[in-house]
Amino acid sequence: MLLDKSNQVFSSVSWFDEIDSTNLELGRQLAAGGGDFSAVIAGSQTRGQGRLGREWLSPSGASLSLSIAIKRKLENPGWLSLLAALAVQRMIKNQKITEVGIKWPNDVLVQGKKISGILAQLIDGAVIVGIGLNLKKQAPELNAISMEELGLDLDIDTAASEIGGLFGDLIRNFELNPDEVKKEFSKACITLGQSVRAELPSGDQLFGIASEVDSLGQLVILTPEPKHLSAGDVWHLRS
Ligand code: BT5
Repeated sequence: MLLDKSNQVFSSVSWFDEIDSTNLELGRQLAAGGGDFSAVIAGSQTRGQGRLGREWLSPSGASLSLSIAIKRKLENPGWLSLLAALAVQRMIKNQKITEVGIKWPNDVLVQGKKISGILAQLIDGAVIVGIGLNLKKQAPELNAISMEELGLDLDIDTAASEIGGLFGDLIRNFELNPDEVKKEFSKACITLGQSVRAELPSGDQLFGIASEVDSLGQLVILTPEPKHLSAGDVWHLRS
């Protein structure tokens, strides 16, 4: 595997054919002194992590698993996972796939199926942003789609460097002009304007209209009074 492209985007890159989880590995590297915008890339994971203790499947040869360390201090770190989702959405849109949107907070969907998921974790003051992207067809029981099924043949290094480059640009733009980036996110976020059911990590439920994403990256749900949701799962309801 040549890592020419990734090496130009990240401050350092560690590549593994197989690892437990790129987020876990980057956490270990940060504990040993890893730098800002360092990355771990893997061809497969044996313990790929989703949110809330769920599993992310990343079988060999079928997906990109990429984790990026953000050590610089940001005003609104809660936006990082949204910016990562936006980077993936932009990358896919650049390939002339139009029907690609973000389901708050972390799913990138094409034709209503999940092509990418993001897991951001705060570890020792750094944020580890983990990005999984399906390159090839996944297990049929998942509501998943892949780049290959969209007619796009993308190798792991190209996908990692494109997403990393766009993510870095978005972080810089967000610091300079957050309103512009929020506007782009709002356009890409298919949750906004929808009638939703939200399930909080506590198990409580909320019903209402998803109206906006606030400055902390939280989803505002009008129930009808505004409730700000920082974590949880959202289902779009159709009337
Ligand atoms: C996520 O969680 O979508 C976050 C996924 C983050 C994965 C990356 S890979 C690099 C880094 N290292 C890690 O260990 N993790 C990160 P969540 O929203 O909880 O969604 C998990 C759910 O998505 C599962 O319960 C399945 O239903 C579904 N799922 C699992 N694997 C999938 C896949 N490959 N494609 C589509 N859906 C999948």
